[in-house]
Amino acid sequence: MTTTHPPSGPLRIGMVGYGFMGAAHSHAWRTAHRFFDLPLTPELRTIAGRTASAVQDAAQRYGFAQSTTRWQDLVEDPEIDVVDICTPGDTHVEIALAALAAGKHVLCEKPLANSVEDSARMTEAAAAASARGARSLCGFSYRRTPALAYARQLVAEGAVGEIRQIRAQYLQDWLSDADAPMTWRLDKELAGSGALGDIGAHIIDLTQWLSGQRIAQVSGTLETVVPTRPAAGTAQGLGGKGDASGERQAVTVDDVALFTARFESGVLGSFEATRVAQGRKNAMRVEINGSDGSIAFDFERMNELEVYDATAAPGRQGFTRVLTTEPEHPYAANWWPTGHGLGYEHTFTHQIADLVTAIGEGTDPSPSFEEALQVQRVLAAVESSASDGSRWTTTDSQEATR
Ligand code: SOE
Repeated sequence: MTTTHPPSGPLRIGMVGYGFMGAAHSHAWRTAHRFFDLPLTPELRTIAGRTASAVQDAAQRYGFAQSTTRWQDLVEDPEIDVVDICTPGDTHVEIALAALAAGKHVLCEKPLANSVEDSARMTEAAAAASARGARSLCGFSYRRTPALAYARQLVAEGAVGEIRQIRAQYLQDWLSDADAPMTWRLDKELAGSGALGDIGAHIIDLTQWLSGQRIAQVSGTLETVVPTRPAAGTAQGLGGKGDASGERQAVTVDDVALFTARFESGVLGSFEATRVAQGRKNAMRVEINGSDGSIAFDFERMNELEVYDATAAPGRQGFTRVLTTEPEHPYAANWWPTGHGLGYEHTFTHQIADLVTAIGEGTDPSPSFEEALQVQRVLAAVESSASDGSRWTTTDSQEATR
């Protein structure tokens, strides 16, 4: 099926899922064309979810014209142009394959799927669909933070010189409380992995994108710090409340992922992803050290990029705090006067603006499913490495106790 659009016509959106990502994506679909000149105007048509009353509420709250309990309705509806997948990772492959085969454009949340095999199937289908005019994008939204998009420009133009070392952390603490209840993010069958895939995927994608280099080798450790949690209550998602039964269920994913990586150039990277870093709310940090300087970023200060220029005059060297709200910084000119700052939700609006522009221009947006497949390969390699306990060397003659 060939996918075409009348110029400047509507782009009719179908969404599957209505949780945190459904809310963030819906906000972006509603706002992108009001702040960016886009070739097509998104229209929120149908949202799909398993629970009729909940998805009807979501349709009203997010601004969709109608709701359904069958995601297949979006695929079968000729009045839907885009299928936006905002569900847990175990459902991505089935929905994406069906939508691509039906000629829909597909935006799929990260990680792309729960396995390399499923990600590869999605990538193959996306390539075939592209030849028929259907575009696909994986939702690594942090790339569209102005400070990080600017950091990539700096690295690409040689501002840090030859890259010597890369380090990245993604620190959250919403699971620090041992009685925080079960949620789909803690179930391997649904989420694929824990901190590793949920937030580690972001820093894997970002460091490869910023450096222009793929990760070739890893050595990692995964740890489930809190092995059981109260059964989920009514409020699912981040920080919901447990039910009154007192029953505890097994957590089947990691709370902490630590790994070292060797990029294809041989550069070493160190990575940490955790959801029990008490006090760290959404501290997604990346630092790149080069022969001529460094860049450093922390999402908890998302409008700032720290830049160190080792070529500056001796005595004048030091990290400079660049406030990335100037018109010269990516996306910033479309918003507020300098210094007024942007938020987490703006990265999703930028993502939608770039996707709609690509659809209108007939080009393939990035990150592609193939780029997301590479992230999946790194996730799988870390899991494989962590499953081999032989890496640990004891510091004395005693056998390791864990
Ligand atoms: C939870 O850890 C989460 O919602 C991730 O799933 C998102 O990808 C990230 O943007 C914010 O934190």
